[in-house]
Amino acid sequence: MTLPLSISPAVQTALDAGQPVVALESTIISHGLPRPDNLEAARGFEAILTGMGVVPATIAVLDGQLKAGLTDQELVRIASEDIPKLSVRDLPIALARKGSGATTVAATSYIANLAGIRVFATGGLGGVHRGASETFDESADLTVLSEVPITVVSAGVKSILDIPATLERLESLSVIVLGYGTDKFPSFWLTDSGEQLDWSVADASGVAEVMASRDALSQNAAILVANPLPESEQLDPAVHDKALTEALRLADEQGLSGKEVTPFLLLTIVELTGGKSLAVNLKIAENNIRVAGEIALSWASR
Ligand code: PSU
Ligand code: MN
Repeated sequence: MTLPLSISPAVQTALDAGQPVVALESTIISHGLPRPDNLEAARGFEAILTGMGVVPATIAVLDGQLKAGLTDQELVRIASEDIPKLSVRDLPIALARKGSGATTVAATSYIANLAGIRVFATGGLGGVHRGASETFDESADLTVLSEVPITVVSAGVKSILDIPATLERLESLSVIVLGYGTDKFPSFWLTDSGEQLDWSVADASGVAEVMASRDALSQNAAILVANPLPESEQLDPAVHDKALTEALRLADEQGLSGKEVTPFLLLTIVELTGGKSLAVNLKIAENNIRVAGEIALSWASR
């Protein structure tokens, strides 16, 4: 079987010419944001990149094809069809069944790398869940990033996770973590998780330099660029703490496990904050996309 990788003409042309391309994930659209805001968001994410002169490559699986770069009609499908959430281990099954699905950070990174895309923007990475020492719930995002040489821009990881444990695992897995203009790891809705980072870079060219030296060393692990929202735009910490406690309690009460946990917590927190977390969520994704765009521009100009 040949690999059913379908790269859109715009993305392929840019890659061939060494022009900047940024991959975007689809699980944030299908499972991470409520309808109908998700479609508007998906279009807005692409428009930010286009406005910067960067080609967006939203990634998904459609009818048995790995897609890098979607048409508007395909974005509509991701936003409105009830499709499964696909991590890397689900890809062979989706292809064998000629099925469709949205890709997590893990699966998006994997497909982007197959397509030759070097930079990827998401909202928040998956990680080690609270209570993981009992449940073993750790996102495959972490292990996959240890094997895929991509640069992913994320506002750290969400406070629904065990942040210190996630940072420990990133260290064990040799994933490079760079604070973007900060030496504090962000916790998605909040600017600062309180966790100290070893390394930071001031700007996009600082990231591109680390990408080049990582390549020269033939390392296979990803670079995680931790990009916080400015403090003036973060979610009110009191609102955040209250919603988080309640969402974790509800997930526990409902006995959720596996791939349902993350989407449940995200959507419950949107409800509990009366949509405040959603507005911040969108700002975070947009902020990460802009930084990824700058990194891709800097990389393409080397
Ligand atoms: N974090 C977010 N928004 C998301 C996700 C994570 O802030 O939508 C999604 C991403 O697609 C991520 C996935 O890869 O959840 C992780 O899921 P799990 O914890 O089941 O591995
Ligand atoms: Mn999980």
